Amino acid sequence: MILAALPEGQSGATISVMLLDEGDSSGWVLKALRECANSVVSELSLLDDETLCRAPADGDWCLKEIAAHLRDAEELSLRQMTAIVENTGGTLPAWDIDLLPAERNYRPKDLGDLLSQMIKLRRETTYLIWGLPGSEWRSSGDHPYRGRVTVETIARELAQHDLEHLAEIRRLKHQLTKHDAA
Ligand code: NI
Repeated sequence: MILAALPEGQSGATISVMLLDEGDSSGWVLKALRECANSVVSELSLLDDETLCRAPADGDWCLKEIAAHLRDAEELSLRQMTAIVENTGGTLPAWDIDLLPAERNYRPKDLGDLLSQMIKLRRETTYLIWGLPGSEWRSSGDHPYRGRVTVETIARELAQHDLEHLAEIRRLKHQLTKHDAA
């Protein structure tokens, strides 16, 4: 998960990371997916429910909604990757996960349940990717809005999505803690 945050080029270490990335694409994604999920759990697990449910402004997601969103993203990506690998035909499953926090009431949910569902799905995702031969890693399916997408693209975007929300979680935690101290 740190790798994607490294600045481009410059140091020898970064260059070897880039080469590793080229040669072992699914290995890099697997490592990122495992590390991000663990980081999300450790960032959130010690917070009280009041902090978890406090949104910075009306219409913003609170930390618990972000956790639920990561679970929702995992579910969708896993379904899409499974559909490609199992070659079920037709278009890939797709729905707008960004609408779900407003449609479903996530705030009364138990954070532990949300995180354990996310981790269980993430484990399924990593097993799926880990067992794939290189040819299937690059196999593709028909996304209803985006056209052909590969397992690799979906998995990379999932890791990137994790990183973005992990940064958001850290920002929001910092903001809420400052608020407490004031
Ligand atoms: Ni998102």
